[in-house]
Parts: sequence; structure tokens; C-alpha cells
Amino acid sequence: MPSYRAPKIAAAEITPERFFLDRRTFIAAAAGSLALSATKPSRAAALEASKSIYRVDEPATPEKDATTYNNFYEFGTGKGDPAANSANFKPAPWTVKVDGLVGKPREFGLEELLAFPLEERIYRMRCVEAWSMVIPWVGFPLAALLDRVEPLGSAKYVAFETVVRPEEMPGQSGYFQPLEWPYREGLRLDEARHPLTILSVGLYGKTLPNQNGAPIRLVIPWKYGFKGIKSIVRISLTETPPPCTWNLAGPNEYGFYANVNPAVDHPRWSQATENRIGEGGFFGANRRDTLPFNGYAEEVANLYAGMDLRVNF
Ligand SMILES: Nc1nc2c(c(=O)[nH]1)N[C@H]1C(S)=C(S)[C@@H](COP(=O)(O)O)O[C@H]1N2
Ligand SMILES: [Mo]
Repeated sequence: MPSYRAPKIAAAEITPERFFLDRRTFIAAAAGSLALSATKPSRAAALEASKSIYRVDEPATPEKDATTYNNFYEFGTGKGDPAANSANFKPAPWTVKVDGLVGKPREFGLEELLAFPLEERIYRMRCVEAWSMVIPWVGFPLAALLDRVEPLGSAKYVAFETVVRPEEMPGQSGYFQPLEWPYREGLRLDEARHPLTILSVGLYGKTLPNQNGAPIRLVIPWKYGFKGIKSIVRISLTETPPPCTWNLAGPNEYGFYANVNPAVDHPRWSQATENRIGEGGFFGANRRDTLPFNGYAEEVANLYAGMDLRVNF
């Protein structure tokens, strides 16, 4: 996989207003070893790289749609609310606390998070609401971060928490509170360590916009979108399954696993098909079939061998 070290950003340069990532560096990552290697790769090798599981062979959703049609209830429940209401959110400075069943609990500053080897991953994304997108993320495997804190043998799950900042997040301060805060999510440790699971710090070669979960959010392409918790401040290793926001809010509608499964309907709607955002026509013509594990079955189905996926939905 193409990878590189992000440039070291001096702490002084990480301003409260916004931090900055060099777009050219991301483009180099996207071009990957093809651009960086001294010898010219064969056409076959280039083709093979383009078929990588990390880069789905479907057109990316227009950036405008991916950054204006969002779910981020901390900024409101409407799809346009996160883009409209997140301008005052401050994604820097930032720290992520990693604790629980680990040998080396510690905090990671933003600068350190951006220093992990970043890659571009073009993933198919599927919301539980039956719409989908294809998004070029920039990020690094969650496993790389977990390695640094040395999980103990007793650690079986990973819990995640979003920041709570009512003063910057209007959805957390209004009279109507749609969810309990902090937004929380969790994965089994083997799911968390799977190479497809990434922490994202950017999209479309740019720093992650506030509405998409700045400065750092989770991306798990074979699960429904709600598992992809945004603006993470804490990651804890646990022995038992951690509480998850949507699972708590509606246990028969949103399971802990939330693996994309066209054969298991949501109690109130079918999950068999989806609307690809940006292609137009929510109903009818542009609907496509939803794929088991969102098209990543070959890579992840073995994680669930022997499990009844209707019970463990
Ligand atoms: N903290 C937090 N994370 C969240 C949500 C949220 O409301 N709050 N919504 C989830 C849902 S339902 C989806 S589909 C994805 C949407 O991510 P995107 O807006 O970047 O496409 O974020 C997920 N992460
Ligand atoms: Mo979602």
C-alpha cells in the first residue's frame, strides 16, 4: 500500500482556527508507489493496484454531496445541519485519550495522530437509512494506534467517545436532545484491528471538514454508517461489549454489530437496496442492490464465522 510519513507540523502551527495539511502530500499518497518508485511499474501491477480492496472501483461521490449531506446529530438532525451549524467548532488543539485494558495508556495530540503513515482509501459507505456514497478518505489503520498502547490479553472490545461541547455543538444544547451524549460506539477487538478499519483525518485529499467528524473519526466500510463515530476524544479497551448510542436508543432497530446485510431488514424499512447519493432520483431508477458486508465479504465474513447474523445484527 502507498504510505508515507506526514510532514511534521510544529505545535505552533496548529492554530485554534484550523490546522493545515499539504494537499500535494495527499495527492502523492494517492498516486502511491507508482509515483514514488524509481522503476516504472508494469501495466499489470498498476491494474492490480487499482483493483485493491482499499480503492473501490466506482466513481467517488461528488465532494459537495459528501460534505453537505451528513449525519452528525451534535449539530442537528437535518442532513444539512452539520455543514450549516459547525463553523464555530474547534477541531484543534485536540487530544485523544486511549485507556482501559492497555499496557501503556496515554494521550495522543493531533500532531502525533497526523504523524501516523497516512493513506488514501476509497471506500463504499452505506448508511442504515438506505443511502450510500463512495468516499476517498485519508487516514491510517486503527490497528497502528492500538499497537502503540499495547492491548492486554484481557481486552476484547474497543469503546469510542465523541467530544461533548454544547457551546460549539448546537445539537447538544437545544431543548430537544435527540440522543444521549457523548455519542458512543464500539467494536470487537478483532474488528478494530482489521486492516480495513481506519481512523480518518481527511477526505478528497483535504483536512476533514467539521461536518464529517474533524479532526479524527472512525471509518469501517462493511458496517452501517452510524458505527463511524466522529470527533473522537477517547478510545478505551474493555473486556465486555461497550454501550453504543444507537443500540441504546433502539435495541431492536440498531444492533451492536451493524454489519451491512441486505437480507436483514430494519424493522421499519428494507435494507435490500440503496440510493447512491449524487446520482439523483431517491426513489426508483437509481437504486442499486446492497451487497453483503457492503461488498467487503471476502475480507471480513470470516470474522463472523459460525455466528447467526440475524440474531447478531
Ligand atoms: N458523533 C457522531 N458520529 C456519527 C454520527 C452522529 O450523529 N454523531 N452519525 C453517524 C451516521 S448515522 C453516519 S451515516 C455517519 C455519516 O458520516 P458522514 O457525514 O461523514 O458521511 O456518521 C456517523 N457518525
Ligand atoms: Mo447513518
